Amino acid sequence: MDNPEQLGEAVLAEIAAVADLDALDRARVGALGKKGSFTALMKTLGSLAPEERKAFGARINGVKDRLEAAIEARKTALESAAIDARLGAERIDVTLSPRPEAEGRVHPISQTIEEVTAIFAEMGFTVAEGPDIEDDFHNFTALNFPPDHPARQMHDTFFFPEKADGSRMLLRTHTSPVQVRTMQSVKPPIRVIIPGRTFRCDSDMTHTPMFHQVEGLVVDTVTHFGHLKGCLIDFVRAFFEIEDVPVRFRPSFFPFTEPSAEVDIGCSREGGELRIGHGAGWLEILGCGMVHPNVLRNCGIDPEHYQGFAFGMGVERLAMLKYGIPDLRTFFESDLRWLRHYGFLPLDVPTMAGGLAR
Ligand code: 2NL
Repeated sequence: MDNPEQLGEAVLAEIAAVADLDALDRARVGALGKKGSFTALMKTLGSLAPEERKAFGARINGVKDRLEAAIEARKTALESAAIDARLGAERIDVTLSPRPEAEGRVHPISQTIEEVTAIFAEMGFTVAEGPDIEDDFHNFTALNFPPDHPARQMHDTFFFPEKADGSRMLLRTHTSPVQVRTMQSVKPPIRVIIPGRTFRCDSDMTHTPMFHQVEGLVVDTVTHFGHLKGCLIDFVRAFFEIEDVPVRFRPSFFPFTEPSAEVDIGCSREGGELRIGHGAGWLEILGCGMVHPNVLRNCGIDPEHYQGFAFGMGVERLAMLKYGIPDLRTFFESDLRWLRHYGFLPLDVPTMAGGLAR
């Protein structure tokens, strides 16, 4: 057949009739491919007289353009039909509950950190993180620890081997170096909390060499002890989910705060059982204070213009008290039966609106 229009009509009919993308591709190759009918027709041009060649070539190209457009249109139609068919066949019931056979559990440490974070996030705090391996300045010196402070000694802190210049890195003994780094890099107002791992050379019934802290820091021009009290009273009431739990601020000492305080909440100890929120007893929950002017100065913040408060709490202790976990060391044994008992379902994400933990 040497009539391009007639040949084109036949291919157009074939394109219209194909049932799927594979058949469409076969039709395309049959007409426009290396050994296709139109490619063969093009090859006949060489045998034509020059004046005929131009007109015939133009006719072939005109038909080819129509074929290419028809193939593209059919392809689009087939693809969207395929998507429609899939959408019709596949259904997901988004109202189904999570798969009951889900085995994983969220560790109580992670859960507790998420709860504490959710409460402070609601108050406008952001979360900061920093390295586990620190230098002496960020872990001790900036925080107003005197050179002879016992915490700086070998038997309290994990030190790395000495470097050529005589300095040695260490595993951070608290999360405070992250607050130091925040003050060095962010201009006040500052409102951050820092959850993370901390390390001390200590291992017995009530101490593990690795444990977790959440610390918080607020720095602004007028921040005062009243803000500290309001913030932390709101926090302990939200965390323990007891609206009227008694809270007491007891004077204390830390090198990095002045004045310093420890926060106790009311509890009872009847028949050896601890109950939070009612009774004559007190239970220590966290430490806090106004950031020492030396600390602000060491971090590049002018204590004549700015002041702030900070606090720190032990995550294991909070988790043990809230969830009645009796033995600290079980936290790090990776015992699956323990985790099944004390762990949390992965989809129970703590939020203030949802009731932190159910
Ligand atoms: C506790 C007590 C505390 C801080 C941590 C802090 C950090 C900077 C400046 C001032 Cl950078 N203070 N942190 C302050 C008071 C208490 O922790 O009992 N932690 C478990």
